[in-house]
Amino acid sequence: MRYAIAVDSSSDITSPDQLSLHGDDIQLGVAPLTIVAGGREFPDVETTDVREMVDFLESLHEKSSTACPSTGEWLAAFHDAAEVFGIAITSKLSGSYDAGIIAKETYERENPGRRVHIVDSLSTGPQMWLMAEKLRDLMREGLSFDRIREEIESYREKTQLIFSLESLKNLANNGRVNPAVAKLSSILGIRVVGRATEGTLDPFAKARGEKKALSAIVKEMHEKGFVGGKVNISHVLNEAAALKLKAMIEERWENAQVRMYPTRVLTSFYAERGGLLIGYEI
Ligand code: X90
Repeated sequence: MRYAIAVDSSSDITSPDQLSLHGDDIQLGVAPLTIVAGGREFPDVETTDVREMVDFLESLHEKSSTACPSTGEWLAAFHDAAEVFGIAITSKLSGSYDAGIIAKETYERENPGRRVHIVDSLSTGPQMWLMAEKLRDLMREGLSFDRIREEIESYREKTQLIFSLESLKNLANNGRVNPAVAKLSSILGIRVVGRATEGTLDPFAKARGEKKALSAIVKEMHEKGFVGGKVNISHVLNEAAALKLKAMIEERWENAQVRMYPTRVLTSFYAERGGLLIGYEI
């Protein structure tokens, strides 16, 4: 087989159906991250019940942590493809990218002639999903390895991520955000709205209530130059807010193509109940 798309599970991609990979000569591989909490492990795979996990996490009074995929898990995600493209969660917050790079070196050494490129998404969740779809489209065109590498690196610059979080507790407990920023979200009803900038969290608004948070998201999209195009909204058990946001975006930009879906394990852990992640094209 010629191509494989390998993603880590922070992309919320768990199955080839999500990328509509039917009858394509493209394999999908997912390298799972894992949550370790209260003596249990929650691997980020399709069979893990996210709602049960979120309930369990909220009942715990101790810190829980996460682990990135191993090099072996990345290698498994490459399948046996001649040309592999991987997308990893931002290397500023996780070891996933580094594990992917070691897997690339191993794979290329053990399989002379095969090539792997791992993209540091500098982001996560729905922005990674957009990038995976872009890879699919480039592969369907049958482009060369070098062309796809160039195109996907430039597409990363044309996509953005916004988050709206009701709690930053797990991010702060695991040292992924400045505790002062996490404190902003400790007041009930306050959402911290921000963007991914250079691979880290960049909060830009403290919104009181859902309506203000959704308005801040739409305003940010406009200011960043969104003029219509793809938007992916993922939500942590918060379909109602995702639906409202989808309607607001579709009302303002009639050529927006908005998709919404629930977050999986890793993003549910860090974005926490109520959280929204928005990936969009500019
Ligand atoms: O390696 C590991 O254990 C995983 C660590 C992941 C840490 C960050 C996850 C963030 C998930 C939260 C809001 C969006 C942040 C965007 C920053 C670039 C989602």
